[in-house]
Amino acid sequence: FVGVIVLGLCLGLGLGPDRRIPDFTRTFLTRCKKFSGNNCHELWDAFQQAYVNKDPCKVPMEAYDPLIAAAPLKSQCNKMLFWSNTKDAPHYFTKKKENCFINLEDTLLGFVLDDLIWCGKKGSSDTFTTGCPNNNNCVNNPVHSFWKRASAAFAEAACGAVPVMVSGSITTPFHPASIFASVEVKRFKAPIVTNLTVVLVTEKHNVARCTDPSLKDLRKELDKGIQYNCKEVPRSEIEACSSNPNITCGTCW
Ligand code: N1C
Repeated sequence: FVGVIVLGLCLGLGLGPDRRIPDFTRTFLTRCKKFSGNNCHELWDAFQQAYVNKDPCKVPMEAYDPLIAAAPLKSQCNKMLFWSNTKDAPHYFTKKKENCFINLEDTLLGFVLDDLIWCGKKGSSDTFTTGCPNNNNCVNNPVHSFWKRASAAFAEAACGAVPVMVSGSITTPFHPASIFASVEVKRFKAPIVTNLTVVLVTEKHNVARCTDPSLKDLRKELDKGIQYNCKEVPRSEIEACSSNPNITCGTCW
């Protein structure tokens, strides 16, 4: 009981973790330093100006232009892995085969903001982490707009052969509302991007195949000159292949 009172007093007096730095800021800066160690305070300022003191339903993707400009991406031909609706399979794969492929979450901004929620409020200079709108309330929310803008930059940096992992467990593997369909595909340009390989990740209860009509739409939308192909690959095979040290990059599909 005495312990509880002492702990309560310490926290109350601010003797615990530094209470002057809000948790969200701390997470941003800690992750940023872990990744790159350089202009993190500058990035934090550029990040905040996108949404702070704004209606959280009126933050368009362009609000993050200064942030994206402050954290340029380097193009890595044949190494960038895209996905839609299958976050765990591609991330499992990129973690196991670190020198083969990168996801957006392996770049500075993707790494810093992965799984975080944030928003601002008109009349306040704070960042909030609860009560923020999601896509069901409004699409121009700070989190969704960030991923759209960062995904646009990531897709613009794509070059060479580009794989995308999509899910065979849903009826529309290439969904028009997805960031992959609405933002990324439109930014793949021939002849910089040469090939797009759809890796349709299948599971026991599979519903979609490479013949799915939505994938025909994807093929049609591709910039002329980009070669298209599609391969159905069971999730178990991707996992086994990811863990097999004898298999080198790109041969898992
Ligand atoms: O809408 P999606 O997938 O098609 O977006 C995925 C696509 C990938 O190729 C990534 O390059 O867009 C990029 N991307 C992310 O890297 C990312 N990390 C976390 C897009 N969104 C990302 N998120 C969050 O997941 C974000 O909140 C966004 O709205 C979802 C997208 O999930 P999805 O529909 O499975």
